[in-house]
Amino acid sequence: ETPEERLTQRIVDGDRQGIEQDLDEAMQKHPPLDIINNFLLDGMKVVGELFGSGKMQLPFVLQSAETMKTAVAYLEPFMEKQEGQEKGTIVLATVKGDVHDIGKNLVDIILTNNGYRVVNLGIKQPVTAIIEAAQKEKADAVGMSGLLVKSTVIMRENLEEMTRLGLDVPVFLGGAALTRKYVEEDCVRAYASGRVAYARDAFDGLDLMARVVN
Ligand code: B1M
Repeated sequence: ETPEERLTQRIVDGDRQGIEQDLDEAMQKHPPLDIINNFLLDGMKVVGELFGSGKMQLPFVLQSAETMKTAVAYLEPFMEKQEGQEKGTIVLATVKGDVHDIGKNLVDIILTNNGYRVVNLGIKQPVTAIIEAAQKEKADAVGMSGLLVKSTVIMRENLEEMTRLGLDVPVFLGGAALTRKYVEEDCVRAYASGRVAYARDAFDGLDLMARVVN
């Protein structure tokens, strides 16, 4: 077994004891972000499939998520960082009713490492909190994340509320239950400024942010 295979298996098994050693070994061959995107997220994909088909119970999914978080936290200091002035501010949140935050936190890490200021509000954020933060922080963009199907509806409702309050800050939407079509049709229609974009992954989020501030 290679360290790469062991890392994938550790996510599936929720086995974080001694994971640092495997991460160190893997880092001799791959940059930290590649380790996350390839081997760790591969494991999470398996977890999602097992859970979705009823072959894995929730407490074990939680162990996998914790293992993922431990690994990402260990790798984070080894990532390349862009120094210098902050290029712009984004307010990030997982929407109301949704606790999934691994994807959102990856977006945070990647944007932060690329010189943006990220105000990460956390999980289960009502739209009022998101709007307040966007105004207070003078955000250049707002990023909403959510993995549940019902979160896709909440995102659209949030945009309607933002329209009612006259906001026109660009909004990025991400999360596994979204589709590009839903974002570009239903969500764009819900937001008067029309400035809504779909982010398939964290790098998409980075591209969108770069387009907004430059
Ligand atoms: Co939950 N869960 N979960 N879960 N969970 C899913 C989402 C699910 C698809 C699993 C399944 O059934 N196959 C399913 C949703 C089904 C649906 O809505 N139709 C589900 C369910 C049902 C639930 C509960 C309801 C289970 C229950 O209680 N019975 C419950 C919900 C609680 C709640 O939110 N109120 C629940 C709970 C949990 C845990 C707490 C155990 C744990 C989360 C821990 C945590 O996040 N702290 C968990 C996990 C781990 C998952 C799966 C297995 C993995 C999610 C993950 O972290 N993926 C997930 C299965 C799946 O997604 N297929 C599942 C890795 C992560 C990096 O990917 O977040 O998609 P992701 O982020 C990607 C992109 O989407 C994008 O970039 C990231 C990197 O590429 N992205 C953005 C995301 N946000 C972005 C924002 C951006 C830009 C890009 O800019 C703003």
